[in-house]
Amino acid sequence: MRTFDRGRLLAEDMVRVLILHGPNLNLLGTREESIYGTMTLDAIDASLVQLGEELGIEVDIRQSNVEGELVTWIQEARSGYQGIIINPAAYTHTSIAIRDALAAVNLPTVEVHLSNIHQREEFRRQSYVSGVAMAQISGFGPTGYLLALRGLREHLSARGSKPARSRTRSTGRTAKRNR
Ligand code: CA2
Repeated sequence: MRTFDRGRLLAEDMVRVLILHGPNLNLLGTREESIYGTMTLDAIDASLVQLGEELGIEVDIRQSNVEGELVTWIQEARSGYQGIIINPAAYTHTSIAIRDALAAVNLPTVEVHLSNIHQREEFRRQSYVSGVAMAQISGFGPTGYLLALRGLREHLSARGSKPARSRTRSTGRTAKRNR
C-alpha cells in the first residue's frame, strides 16, 4: 500500500538490483590475473555502485563462498528487488540449488562470467544457471557486470519499472565479504 510518508514512498519506488558474486571471486586481482585480470572485486563493486547511481538503480552487492548463503539471498530477493545479476563462479557448473532458487524467485536474471567459459575446459561449458537466466555475458571481464546492469535497466524500463533518475542512491556492498 502507498503511504504519504515521503521516505517510504521513495524506497518503494526505487528499482533495486541484487548483484551476487560466487566463490573465490573475493580473490580477484590477487592471483590468476592472466585469466581473470588485475581488477579487484572492490574495484568492480565500486564501478557498479557508480553506474547504479548514473542509472538510478540501487545496487545491493554481495559475495559468498557458501552455496546455501547465495541460495538464501536469492530467495530473499523476492521482496524488494526487480532483478538479479549473478556470477555463480564454480557453482555455475554444479549447483542445481542455485538454479532452482533463481527459477523460484522468477526475477529477470543476468548471468555474468569474467572469462569466456565456452573457450575453456569442457566442464566449464555447462551452466546450470543459463536455462533460467534471461541472458549470459561471458568473456568481457569486469565490463560484463556493467553491461549486465545496463541490459537489466533497459529490460525493466521496457516492462514499466521506472529507475529513479533524479534521486539516486546505492547501498553498495552490504554483506560480508570473505577475505
Ligand atoms: O569467468 C568467470 O567469471 C567464472 O565464473 C570464474 C570462476 C570459474 O569457476 C568459472 O568457470 C568462470 C572462478 C572464480 C575464481 O576466481 C579467482 C580469482 C582469482 C584467483 C583465483 C580464483
